[in-house]
Amino acid sequence: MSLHRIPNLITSRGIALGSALLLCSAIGLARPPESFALVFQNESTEPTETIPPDFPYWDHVTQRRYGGPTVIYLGGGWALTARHVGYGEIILGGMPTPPERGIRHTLLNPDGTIADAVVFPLKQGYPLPDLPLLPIATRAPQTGDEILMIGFGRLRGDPIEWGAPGNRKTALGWTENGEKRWGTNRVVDAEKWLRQNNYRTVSFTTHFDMVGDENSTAHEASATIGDSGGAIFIKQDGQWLLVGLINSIGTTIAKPSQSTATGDITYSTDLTHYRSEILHWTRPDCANEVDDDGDGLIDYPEDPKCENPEDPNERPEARMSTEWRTWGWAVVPLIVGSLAIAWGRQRQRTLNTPDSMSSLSAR
Ligand SMILES: [Ca+2]
Ligand SMILES: [Ca+2]
Ligand SMILES: [Ca+2]
Repeated sequence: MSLHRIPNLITSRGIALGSALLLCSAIGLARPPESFALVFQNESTEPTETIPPDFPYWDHVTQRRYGGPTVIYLGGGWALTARHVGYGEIILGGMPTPPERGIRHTLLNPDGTIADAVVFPLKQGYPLPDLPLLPIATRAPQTGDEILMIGFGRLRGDPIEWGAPGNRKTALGWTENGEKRWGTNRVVDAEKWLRQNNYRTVSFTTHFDMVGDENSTAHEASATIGDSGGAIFIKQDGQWLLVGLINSIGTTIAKPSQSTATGDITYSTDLTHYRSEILHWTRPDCANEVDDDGDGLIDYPEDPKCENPEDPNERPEARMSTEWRTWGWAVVPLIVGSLAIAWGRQRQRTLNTPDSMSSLSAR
């Protein structure tokens, strides 16, 4: 797995985070992880359930093939991950599934700059899991909101100690390999710009707080290598919704590379800002939240021309067009075949007639 360059972060806390980044660079994190499972403070804060209770979208979170970083399956044959993770084969329903060659859409900001997020379709003809379209939040996460994180990154390894006697510091090392895990945290900064290389991404942050801290959550977690592209879910009005995409990590102290310390920051794309573009690329007409045929009725089930949410056409003429494309190829050979048979029979009769006539004449 290649490594990702240090993120150059600009947020409303620019000075504080800028300092954090300088520290990263100064301590040998000049090539921080391209992709970051989750680290927990200790065993007591690790969730005991494999799947979060009352959570319906666990199987939507998957990973690139060969133990790669995290990818979110949006349903309908489309995947979402961080742009620096990139498109490629993913594991779906336990099977490697290739992308549709050459098709991917990096998400854009209103000024045309690119965000660290990409959607891509999976190759047609490969079996897709029977998973629903993943709902994406419309309300941006706010400071204090509790979120659910899911990723395939590395786990908490042995503690690392450093520093002079009397000034010893500790961090949590990482395991060699990643694993799919879930954890929790709370939003600190919302709707801030994250600048990494040539990416500019509307993001939110979470901090890795000590057990007992008022900002600590029940399963307080921080991202690591392999969590890039990971999913952040939020419960709004009783519904679980996809709200974020894990992009990067930062720290506020000088510490060994490949470790997590209290106060470390996880940066995630605020997907509410890219929602309409995601829907535009990845959703069928009958689930794209647009009135495609202008009749004032939007999508299934409001527009009766939609047969289900997966229906690709809200417009009847488009459906006819699609049906023609689908069935036309089957009908054309039938027509051509029938004409060929008719012509053949006619030709046979024409060839037979003189013999018959000559036969008759001979009598
Ligand atoms: Ca926290
Ligand atoms: Ca529509
Ligand atoms: Ca309509």
